[in-house]
Amino acid sequence: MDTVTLAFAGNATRKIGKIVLNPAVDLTPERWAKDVEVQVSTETAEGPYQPVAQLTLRRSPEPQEFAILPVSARFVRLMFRSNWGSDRAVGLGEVEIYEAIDNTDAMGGLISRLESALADLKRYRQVQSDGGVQNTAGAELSSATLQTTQLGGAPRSANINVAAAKNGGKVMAYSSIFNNDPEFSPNNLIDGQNFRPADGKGTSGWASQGFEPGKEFVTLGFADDRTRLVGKITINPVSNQSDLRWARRVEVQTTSGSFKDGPWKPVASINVRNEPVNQDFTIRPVEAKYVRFVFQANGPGVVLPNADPNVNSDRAVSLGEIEIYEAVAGNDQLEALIGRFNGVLTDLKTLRRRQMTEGTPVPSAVALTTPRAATTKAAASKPKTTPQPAKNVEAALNRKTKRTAS
Ligand SMILES: [Ca+2]
Repeated sequence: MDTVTLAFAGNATRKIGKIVLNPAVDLTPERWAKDVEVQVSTETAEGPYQPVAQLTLRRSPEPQEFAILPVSARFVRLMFRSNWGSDRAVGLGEVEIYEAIDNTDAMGGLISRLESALADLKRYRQVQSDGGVQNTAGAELSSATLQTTQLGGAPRSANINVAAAKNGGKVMAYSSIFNNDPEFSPNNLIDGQNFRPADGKGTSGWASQGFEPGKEFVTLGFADDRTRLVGKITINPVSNQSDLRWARRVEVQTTSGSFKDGPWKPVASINVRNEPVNQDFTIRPVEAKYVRFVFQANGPGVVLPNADPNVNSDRAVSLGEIEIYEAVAGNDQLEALIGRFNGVLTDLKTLRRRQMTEGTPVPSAVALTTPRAATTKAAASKPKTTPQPAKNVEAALNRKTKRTAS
């Protein structure tokens, strides 16, 4: 496995807290480093080494920042575990290593907590902009998925039913209506009511005129024809029709184009139980301007000789309600981040109060950014008049490259 070993000026031991890697190198991106293990040794360049972080780089030509738990290091060895698919080489553009901010003083501790919370917020934003992740166990983890996992949650859905008529949802198109009877209008699919067989109350649901798999459909849209990130669909098959006609298998398709012509992209095939209850289906989050439901089977799945097993009734396919929810990253993740920022804020106020009573200067909000500036190369090279909380110890000196057999 390929490695690179770095050391600092005078072979000094430093407490390191942040590593910035830029994978961009003048090779095809397949050769750019992806998974990198960071190891440290406080003894010799030959080790012994102790792994301190496993970093996964994005395939993106920019500096990528990784806060690590502060650790003492005389030598830092990067072990390149994978690239983006080439067996020819692994490449890396730039390495920066920064000292850990001294956590022993109160302000330094707060700064490091803020930095860590901000790093999580950035990962959160990355997950959002990557367009969501799959909730399937055993699926290969993309780096975005990994980041979500690290933030402690699977994809969630928002709690507003964006298909509901009361929220601006609308029926854009449908294949047919049973006997052309308004009692079975597709608008009943988004009216927030279901037929109650016990007392005959509630609306009757939608029913088609005849049923042949793949022919009957309903297309829904959202308020102002907005595009939504669909993450969950809820279906209740109950209707004022024989349960032989209730929808059993539904293909969900989406488009960002036209509700008439698509193009349609299949996103899920949903199997609905023949029970008059709401049934939730979490899907891989997908952008959709319109969602088309194409009905592929009805009834409870009665198998009749010489009959299409998907068709328990050829008179109609029917159902009571369709709900659509947007995917969002877990609210608890946001809550946790808000909690951390609140914690830092409380401590900042305490610190300020204490400093006011002690008569020392009150740090302004701007002061928080000063140590950050000090982490730039320019600041680090200035003569030190005051102790610098952090400085670049990028291995400009004593850089050593080493290749070991893989
Ligand atoms: Ca309904």
